[in-house]
Amino acid sequence: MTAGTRIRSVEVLISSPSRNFVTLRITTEDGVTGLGDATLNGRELSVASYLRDHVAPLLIGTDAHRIEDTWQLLYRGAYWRRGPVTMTAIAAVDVALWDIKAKRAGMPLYQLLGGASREGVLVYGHASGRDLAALHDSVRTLTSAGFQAIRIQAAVPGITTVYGVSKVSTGRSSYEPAGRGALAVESGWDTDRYLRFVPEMFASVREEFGAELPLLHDGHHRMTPIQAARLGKDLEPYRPFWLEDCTPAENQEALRLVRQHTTTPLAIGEVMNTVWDFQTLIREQLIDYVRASVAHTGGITGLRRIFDYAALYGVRSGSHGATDISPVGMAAALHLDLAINNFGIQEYMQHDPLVAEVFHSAYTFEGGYLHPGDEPGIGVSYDDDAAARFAYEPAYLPVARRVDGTMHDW
Ligand code: CS2
Ligand code: MG
Repeated sequence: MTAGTRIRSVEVLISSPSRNFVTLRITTEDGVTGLGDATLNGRELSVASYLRDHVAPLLIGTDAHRIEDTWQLLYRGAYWRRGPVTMTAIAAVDVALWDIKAKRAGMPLYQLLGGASREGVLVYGHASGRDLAALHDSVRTLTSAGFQAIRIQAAVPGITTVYGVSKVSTGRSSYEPAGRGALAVESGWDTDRYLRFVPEMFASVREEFGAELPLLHDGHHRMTPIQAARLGKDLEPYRPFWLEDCTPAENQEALRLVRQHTTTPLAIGEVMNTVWDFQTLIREQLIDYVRASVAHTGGITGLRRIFDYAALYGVRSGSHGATDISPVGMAAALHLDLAINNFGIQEYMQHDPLVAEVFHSAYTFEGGYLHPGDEPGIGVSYDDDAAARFAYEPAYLPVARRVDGTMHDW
């Protein structure tokens, strides 16, 4: 073992600058630190306990250089496999160890992953509006800020609260789905109204902004396969960049039906955790983009395995980058995005400015592209003093009920 690379401490840090984040900090005997994102929206404390109570004791004294072996120890060694809590905990350890390794090498992480395959990482921003005029304003704000690809979501007439729609349209993505409080907020849902409205929304944005602007849309797991097939077909004239999470995709075979009916590109995966969750989707080429995040799929090691498998089938990356991915998770994703060949696009939902008080990150945005920066490691540091000002508060994602009260997928 290289002198000084034994793990001396493993700390679980919880802070809530505008929203909750769980961060893992690993320090070696010679004082090199690495950070990993362990945030699982609405279930934060279960990952914190998993790490603190069950993982940290296993890591103390082991060699921080042995990333693959540590990953296998945590995956195989738990006996209980997969699932978001386990894979988020493994991700946090994995990213922290990659951060340490890259710092010791004196290189930004992407250099250790094979070096840059492109100059920057194309991102998409979030536009939304209470009505179509407000949506257009939101798109305009993002294009003037330099965004070159935009996700569009708007309130559906007749439904009170809709996924992805900010109460105010600010351009900076102010939509934060997790609501503080001990109880999840309930929202209403009506798929028929939604299916009628979304093509109108695309038509109006295409009419206003032309044919070229890449437009994305998130269905947030709310459709049945035949409904998703219908929507995919209806959107074809507007050439969406992708339709995201059209069905709850833990039933991977369901995507066969959607695929048979539409050429609208499909993106899936933010709630998935391992390559096994994508096996049928990728092997049968039922999707075009893998939407997983570094933070929920076992880190750089786990997500790279998924992306490499996807590359064999012409499926590209489209990493999740919502506000519940901390700057640590975001930075890790950017290093991977820059390095892999089958990169597609990266979500960039900008954090509240308070987040930058706790996480100091080296990544930069210019002309629609993010770059992870060239600091050794992943390029993020954690400010303990600032973090102490923002105590954890329980916060939950909303739940959705149909008009007759039936629980629906949110
Ligand atoms: C979303 C997220 O960004 C997205 O595509 O689907 O906003 C998602 O709802 C949250 O990350 C859940 O934690
Ligand atoms: Mg989504």
